[in-house]
Amino acid sequence: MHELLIKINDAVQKRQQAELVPSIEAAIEAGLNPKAIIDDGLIAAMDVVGSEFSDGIIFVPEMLVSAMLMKQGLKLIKPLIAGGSDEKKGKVLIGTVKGDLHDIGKNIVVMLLEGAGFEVVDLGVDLSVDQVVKKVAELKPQIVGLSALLTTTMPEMQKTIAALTESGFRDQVKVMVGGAPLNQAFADSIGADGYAKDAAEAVSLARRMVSA
Ligand code: B1M
Repeated sequence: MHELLIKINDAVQKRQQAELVPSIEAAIEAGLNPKAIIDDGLIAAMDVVGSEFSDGIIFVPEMLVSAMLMKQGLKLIKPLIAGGSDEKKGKVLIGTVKGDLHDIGKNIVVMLLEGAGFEVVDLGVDLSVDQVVKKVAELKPQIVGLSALLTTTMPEMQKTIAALTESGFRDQVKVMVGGAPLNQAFADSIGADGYAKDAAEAVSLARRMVSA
């Protein structure tokens, strides 16, 4: 792996803000692929942070600092990805489900979708079923994207799909789900239209959904 990616990864893992920003700036300056900076630098570091949390080596405050650094890093990379074409490919309503505050992965999905030319309305985190239905009625998106990082909040996705059905909107939108604890079988079992394992797959899936 490129030396700068190792530095970025280390800075997130070890929570060294003073190292992170210059390393990302240097990586951008050196022309490294933004996707590699995100995947190998930032996301890979968060995986280690997650394992250290599971193993009781670090606790929530440390996890939070790493997350804040990751967000800071993503802000620097965003201008390289965002933009997209003037002609919008479709409207995506996206958010993290009720009870869940994890938004880093969802934010990366937003960044790549916008970069691919989708109009994205980000409803944030801790999103209630009623909020989703209200916003679908108001904004008429082609796609509703739901993210969950906790096994305990995954059932909210099924509740949201049920609410869309009850309110009569289900056949007007495609529902895309994602997040680390999910898989295709879960998505199928709750009646979602698609599952994406990462942000790049979310873009391909969204393209297929609007052209279907
Ligand atoms: Co939390 N947390 N956390 N956490 N956290 C996990 C998820 C956990 C696996 C850690 C662990 O135990 N190893 C664990 C969940 C266990 C479980 O459910 N079985 C956990 C826990 C337990 C908790 C708390 C309960 C801890 C506590 O308070 N005791 C608490 C819950 C708070 C709440 O939500 N109500 C909590 C809190 C936090 C922080 C606030 C400290 C922070 C979040 C900060 C933030 O997001 N603003 C945090 C973090 C950072 C993590 C880990 C370390 C990293 C998550 C992350 O950002 N990954 C995480 C461990 C891990 O995942 N390795 C962990 C990087 C991100 C880019 O990946 O989100 O998977 P990910 O997104 C990917 C794909 O999944 C996909 O694309 C993304 C980009 O490729 N994707 C989609 C995501 N959403 C998508 C939507 C799509 C399509 C694709 O379509 C719509």
